Amino acid sequence: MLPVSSLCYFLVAIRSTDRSKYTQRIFIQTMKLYKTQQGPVIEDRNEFYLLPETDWDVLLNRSDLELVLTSLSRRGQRMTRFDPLTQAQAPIASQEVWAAGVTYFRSRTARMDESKDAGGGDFYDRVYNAARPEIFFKASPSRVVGNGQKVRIRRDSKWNVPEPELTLVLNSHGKIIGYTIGNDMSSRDIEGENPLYLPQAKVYSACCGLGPGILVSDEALPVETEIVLEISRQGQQVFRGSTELSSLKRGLQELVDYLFREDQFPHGCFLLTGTGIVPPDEFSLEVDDEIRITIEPIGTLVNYVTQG
Ligand code: DO4
Ligand code: MG
Repeated sequence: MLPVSSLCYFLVAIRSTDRSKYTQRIFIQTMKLYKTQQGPVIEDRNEFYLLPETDWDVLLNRSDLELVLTSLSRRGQRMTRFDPLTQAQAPIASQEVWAAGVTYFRSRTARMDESKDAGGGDFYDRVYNAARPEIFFKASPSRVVGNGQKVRIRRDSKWNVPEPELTLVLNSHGKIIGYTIGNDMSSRDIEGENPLYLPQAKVYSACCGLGPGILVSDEALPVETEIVLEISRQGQQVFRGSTELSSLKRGLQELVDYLFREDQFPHGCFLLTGTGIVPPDEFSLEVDDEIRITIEPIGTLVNYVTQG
């Protein structure tokens, strides 16, 4: 499969007739969408346009979003400068954020290790191999921070890590309309003490980073797509790890199908797809650490750590 990042245009229609066969090419550019204080901004061939459409919830749920954005960008106001680090907000309005867990072998093993004293390890192996995936509620919009903003570690936890996750952007029909980057902040000691503490280990103020924007595409990302996590402390890198989508055990559509099985999302929702990168057990985040998560076709999500 051709990598999304290297494609400027997609061939989306090939037509034929009885009498004469012909090929019609409609090229659609790979686009990124950012939420800003001024309104939605589209990145189109390295140019940025401020769109006339202002309601984020309505925009994400427009059918044929790619085509809608192409026509809107023609009417948009071209921006001379746009910096996703300082100008992009979290790409969320009324959407809920959900997350899948134990979708990579590395996560299964880390969870088993951290919960072995609590006798919970077996659950993680079972869910890794079960037909039904682990899916949990991660955040309401008010708990989400965007690019360049601060994620929190809990004051009642001593072992905290970021979880860098490919994140699906789903419209109200459960269609994948794009991709963003998610940071599923997690307290490993709280979850490890008892699996029933999962909501406290995962859901609290500023527990989730999303951004910088949305890569608008319903094309599958190549399995070679890399996810890279870098953590720096006082200017020095203290951790670097990477994984690729080929290590994700579940299909993306499989996760979406389970999420939408008996639930409705009138504004659409975000679905983090699990982590395949776990820092060594002796590592825990500290205040002011910088967390960088890069997924090449989407961009880099940067968050700083705070507490209290
Ligand atoms: O069961 C714990 C959640 C695991 C998780 O968040 C992940 O694997 O990404
Ligand atoms: Mg996770």
